[in-house]
Amino acid sequence: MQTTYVMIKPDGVQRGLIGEIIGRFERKGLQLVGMKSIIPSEEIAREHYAVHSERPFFPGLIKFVTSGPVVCMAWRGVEAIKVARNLIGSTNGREAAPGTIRGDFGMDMGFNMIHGSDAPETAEFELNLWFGDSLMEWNQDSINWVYEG
Ligand code: IDP
Ligand code: MG
Repeated sequence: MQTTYVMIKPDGVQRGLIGEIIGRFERKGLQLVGMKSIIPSEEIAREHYAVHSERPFFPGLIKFVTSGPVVCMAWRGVEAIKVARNLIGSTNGREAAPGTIRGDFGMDMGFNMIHGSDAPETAEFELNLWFGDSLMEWNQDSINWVYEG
């Protein structure tokens, strides 16, 4: 099992897409092990996007992601990182495949509604950054009907 960090960004919240987006992860068969909504501080936003700190779009990205509430989530499942990235779609909404979140609802590169960890190391870093050790350990009975065995 893997756990991945997923975050609905301020544009997704502003556009009223929280339920629509969460529902896709839930229906897929992933297990929710962390969720909260906060307005991110500049400090946490800068840490989260540190890998992009030299890029020209970085200042705008930080301003955007700290502009209002985000929904922070931790989703668990077999190959959860890849599964979540597939549900999310490619970065630019105009090019993302229909059926993906960005492909269905997005028209922009910066305003693409959602973040998902891209590798095990980034997932670990991001889960620790946003949730610390507060993830929930619980048994979801329906898992027996999600994986054959
Ligand atoms: P990802 O979210 O698909 O993993 P990354 O390349 O890791 O995409 O970029 C992180 C975020 O930075 C993107 O989701 C997007 O919001 C923003 N971003 C990336 N490239 C650009 C750009 O060229 N212009 C504006 N924003 C960008
Ligand atoms: Mg990325």
